[in-house]
Amino acid sequence: LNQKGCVVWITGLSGSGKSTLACSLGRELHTRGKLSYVLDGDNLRHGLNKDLGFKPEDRTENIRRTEVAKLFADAGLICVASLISPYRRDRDACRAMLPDANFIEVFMNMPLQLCEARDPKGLYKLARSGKIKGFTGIDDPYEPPLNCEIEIKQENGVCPTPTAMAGQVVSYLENKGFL
Ligand code: GGZ
Repeated sequence: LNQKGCVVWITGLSGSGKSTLACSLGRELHTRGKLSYVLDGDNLRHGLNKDLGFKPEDRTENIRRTEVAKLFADAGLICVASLISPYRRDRDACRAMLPDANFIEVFMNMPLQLCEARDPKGLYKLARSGKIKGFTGIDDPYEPPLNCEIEIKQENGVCPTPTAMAGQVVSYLENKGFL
């Protein structure tokens, strides 16, 4: 396998576009003949992590188990991990498991207002009405990265398309010799 492994770690609020980017990026990497694997928080919570809820210690354990991403990277894959991962120290603990150049933190820097307006699963509505407690951005904190490698944000009030977001990550991977 002639491929350098790495972890592309996508963090951001619910509804910020993490899974959309992960999916688009996974497809692009596949098209380029690169071995990759997408670990999506919401999917992992249906299987490997189905014993975990959203208490702070459960979220921390959820992120800790995503050490699996490091194992994929060790095997030479480009592993795309998309989880809210709201706590900075948990993300930094994942970063610390890899050589620094091999952990690429992507921050979905979308305003809460936008994520809440999208509300694809109606969860913000439930959180606002108190039917879900401890929802990230509403009554549980989100700590934005201080030193991310890639920031995805709106330009002139317009969100980048999934293809454009994936393109931003692909360019970075090309520049750093992962592609
Ligand atoms: C945040 C929650 C919560 C609470 C359910 N807080 O956007 P979604 O709906 O489809 O994906 C979110 C998913 C979050 O799982 P993660 O594993 O990424 O979270 S973390 O990294 O914080 O462990 C969201 C849904 O679960 N969801 N309740 N209280 N998101």
